Amino acid sequence: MKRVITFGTFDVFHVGHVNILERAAALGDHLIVGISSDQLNFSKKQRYPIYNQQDRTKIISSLKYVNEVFLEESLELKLEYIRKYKADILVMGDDWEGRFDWVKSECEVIYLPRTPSISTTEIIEVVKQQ
Ligand code: C2G
Repeated sequence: MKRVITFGTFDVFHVGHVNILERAAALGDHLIVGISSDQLNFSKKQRYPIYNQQDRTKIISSLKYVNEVFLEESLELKLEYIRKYKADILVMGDDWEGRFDWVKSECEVIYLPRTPSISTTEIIEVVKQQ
């Protein structure tokens, strides 16, 4: 029984998000998703997500690949979350390549290729230009 954990904001949910969750789920038997809080996003990107954390949590919880969700309050708490949720594998998109190698003492770390040509930022830009 392998437990997989992944993290993300998943704002303006799109197929790139589905693809990474589908592939993360396929690496184990139980997928846990840490959803970046609104406050964490503000501190990283100086803006709040379009969808608030309650709505993002509801969307991710409803997916068939996802078994468990929680709010990620800080990037530095990765190790604590991995321990708390007893994760065997951490999965992240390769935009985070190398960034979480420091948890390798606790679990396996796998970076998966991002889905090309789609991102929340691009969607926001396209909508703005309409
Ligand atoms: N993703 C992807 N392909 C895309 C867009 C996103 O595979 N075209 C992946 C990202 O690599 C990430 C996940 O989807 O693994 C969620 O992406 P974001 O919502 O952009 O997450 P981010 O704001 O980077 O938060 O602790 C880490 C952070 O919480 C990650």
